[in-house]
Amino acid sequence: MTAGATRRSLLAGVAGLAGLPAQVMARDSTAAGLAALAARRGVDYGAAVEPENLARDSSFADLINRECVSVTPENHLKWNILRPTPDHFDFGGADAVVAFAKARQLAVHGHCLVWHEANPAWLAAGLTRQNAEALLNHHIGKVVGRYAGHVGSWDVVNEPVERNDRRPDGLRRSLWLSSLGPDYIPLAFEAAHRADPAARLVLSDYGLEYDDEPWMVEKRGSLLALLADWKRAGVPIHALGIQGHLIGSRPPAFGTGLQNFLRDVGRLGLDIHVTELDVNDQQVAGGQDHRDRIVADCYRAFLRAVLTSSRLRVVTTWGLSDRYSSKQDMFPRPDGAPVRPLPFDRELSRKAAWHAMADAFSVR
Ligand code: 9MR
Repeated sequence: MTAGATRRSLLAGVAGLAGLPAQVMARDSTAAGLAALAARRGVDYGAAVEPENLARDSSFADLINRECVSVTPENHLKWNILRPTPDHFDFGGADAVVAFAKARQLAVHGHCLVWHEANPAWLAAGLTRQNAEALLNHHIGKVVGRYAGHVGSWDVVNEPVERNDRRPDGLRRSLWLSSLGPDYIPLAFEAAHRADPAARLVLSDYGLEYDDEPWMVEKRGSLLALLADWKRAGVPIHALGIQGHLIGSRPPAFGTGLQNFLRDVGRLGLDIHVTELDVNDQQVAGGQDHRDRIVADCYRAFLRAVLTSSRLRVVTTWGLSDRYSSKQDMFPRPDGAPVRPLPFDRELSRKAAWHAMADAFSVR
């Protein structure tokens, strides 16, 4: 976290406790925003944002400012947007998010430096065993270097584990793996660390959340073994990111399996970040209030489970309001009703999900 974020976190914590007049606390114990509530548990709360929405929607921008201590550019640091051609970097969108954050003393989390998706066509076409290491180093050096002191943490490698790819180590067969082998991961972390030694470096993945899903339980095992190897080898990796794309239509099975996994990750000396929390309500049946309650219960159960880890440092939701959620295009509801995966509705009012998050942050 940057110094700015720390200051904001402290302020948020104070506002959430002693800073509020007693009559306000009595009238509405949830007058504080999510960041203030999360700060009581030592957690920085933030949301993924798109710069276009911050620029054209001042009510939404104000909501981000009130509820969050950090923002994550949802798409503008991905290779396909940042690097339309091999020689041209387009930093416009990412710069806008960083400027927004700086003006409000918010931290910025960078997403993401290495991913098998969202890459420009020229990368897959031109990547070879000969040029891959130099390309990776150049990209990470340039991007992390540009934002050193402004982007306090990075998803360095995103989604590197895929059991279906049937490698004994569990690593995903991707363009980077085929050109550099498993070393692409340590190389990426080392490059990021060189470019900004103060940045917190995260490896983020999905499919780690549910205790009743065998492939997820297996994936935890693969990842734990990989993380242990990298830590032993001195790779500068500081946190595991659990994305937290939850599914409203399945039971919230976030029990001892998840808690023990987080404990084991913590014992490796790694922090835990929840990097992309939301609840997919595509298959949740019933009226809107009922669906909102199911979504809320899912948030509550997941946050309670991850909060058992003393190493949980960050919770980021993948958006803040249903007004802007990639779930709408990716997982539209079959009945045509708009999706409602986030803590605020399209009118920017708190939903049951917001109150469930507040609850989870308050209970010890
Ligand atoms: O929300 C993002 C969407 O707008 C993009 O089109 C998509 C491809 O770049 O990526 C989405 O975010 C993904 C994130 O980067 C990685 N984890 C899965 C997210 C989608 O749920």
